[in-house]
Amino acid sequence: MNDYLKRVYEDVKRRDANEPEFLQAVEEVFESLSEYVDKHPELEANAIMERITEPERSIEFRVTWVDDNNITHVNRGYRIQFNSAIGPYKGGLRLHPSVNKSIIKFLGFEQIFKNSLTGLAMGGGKGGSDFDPKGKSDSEIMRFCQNFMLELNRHIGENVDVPAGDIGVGAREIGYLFGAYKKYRNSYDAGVLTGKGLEYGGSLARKEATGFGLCYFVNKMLDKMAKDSFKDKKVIISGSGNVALYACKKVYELGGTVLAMSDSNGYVYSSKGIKFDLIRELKEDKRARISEYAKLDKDATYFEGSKGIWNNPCDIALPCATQNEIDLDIAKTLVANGVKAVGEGANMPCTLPATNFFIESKILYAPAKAANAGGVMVSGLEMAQNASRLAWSFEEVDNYLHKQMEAICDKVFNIAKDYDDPFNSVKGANIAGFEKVAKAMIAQGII
Ligand code: NDP
Ligand code: 2IT
Repeated sequence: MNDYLKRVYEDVKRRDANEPEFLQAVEEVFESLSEYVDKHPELEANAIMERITEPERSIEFRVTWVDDNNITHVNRGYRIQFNSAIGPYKGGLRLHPSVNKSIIKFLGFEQIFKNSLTGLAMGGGKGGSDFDPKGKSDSEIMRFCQNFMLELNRHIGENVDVPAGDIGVGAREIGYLFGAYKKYRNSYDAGVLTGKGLEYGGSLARKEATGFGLCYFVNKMLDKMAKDSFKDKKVIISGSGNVALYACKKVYELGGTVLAMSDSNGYVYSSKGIKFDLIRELKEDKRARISEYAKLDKDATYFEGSKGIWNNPCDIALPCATQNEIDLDIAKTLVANGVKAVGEGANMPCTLPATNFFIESKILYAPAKAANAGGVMVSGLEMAQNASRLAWSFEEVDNYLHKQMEAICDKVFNIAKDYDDPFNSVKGANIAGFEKVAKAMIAQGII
């Protein structure tokens, strides 16, 4: 890090000392911007690094809801509106007991650069709550979402801030949130949320977009850097939620085999390959635990504990569950076992030492803010469809996604090459994402 970046980073560290995930995300971005910042003195003159690490607005609120037994519960809600230089705040909502301000801030910070990489006009934001959706009835989920939106509705809008899904938030939750927003505001603002159902303004291929986009990126990376592809590759995917499931589907379409998938309790392994239709039905329709899969597929075995999944050799690793699931030890195991490529479907699934180890080992590495940008990219297309009151076909959306994910991959690795660091996709992604936002901030003045 150069002196300016170091000074700002020390300041952020002092001010946000109790936000380890946020600091981790900032450190990664700052480390890769050093040479770029050296060449651009206007960044320091405009205090860009100081400004980009401080959210424009940070909202914390009480969410009160009543469970099916008439017991009242209190959760904490968040919406961090991080940066609006290139468009309205945009980013998902996460419902998970681990949610705190540090996690929402790291996600919001990453979202600034990811959204910039999509090429669409979206700023960065993120929100959520420490509410635990596991084991809750439909009506409990609905009442929570309504009470969450009771506060959130006054802070969002089609041209202000557009939330979507993330961990624990899928089409069901977006439906309840949209219904509540409409009621409170008495306005059908279709584009105020994305990931909606197809009957009321959702986009075809949004559900598939993050997982499909991840595979389009990784396939392009394999082709560009190693004249290779998913064909005949053994793939391991962590998680079995929205991102993991549709990554699994696309891996098969591209000729690979998915050997293992997980949830937070454990993982299933089958040398014949995890069956997509079976696992999709189990996880998406039945909301069952992954252990149930082994009861339905005689070739599969269930193992308790989710981290063990990475001890199994594979050609391609796609972490699609949560942050910091791959540490340096796991990274070393993966490399020792011959992994060729790592593609991040989850946000920040690798710790910084793990990331650096992959890059130093010349493993093809697809960093989250580029590789999982397909979800928010199609959210941007959903907003465009809502604004024009039109609905595009699955093929139109999927073709756009495919082409643009490949374009992002090209951009990221071309920049890495320009900086004489051809495997450093983290540098490529951070510089590419940052440049546009910084220029927009400078153009709009000190504000
Ligand atoms: P889902 O809620 O659909 O699925 C999450 C999956 O990850 C589940 O299998 C869950 O297991 C597992 N998981 C969650 N938290 C943990 C944890 N603390 N430890 C171990 N496993 C965990 O979420 P998504 O698929 O939407 O999101 C997955 C990742 O992808 C997240 O990092 C998210 O930020 C990122 N992402 C999502 C996008 C989207 O469009 N949805 C876009 C870009 C990134 P269990 O059921 O046991 O909790
Ligand atoms: O991390 C992410 O990019 C998401 N959860 C999707 C955000 C969005 O607005 O579609």
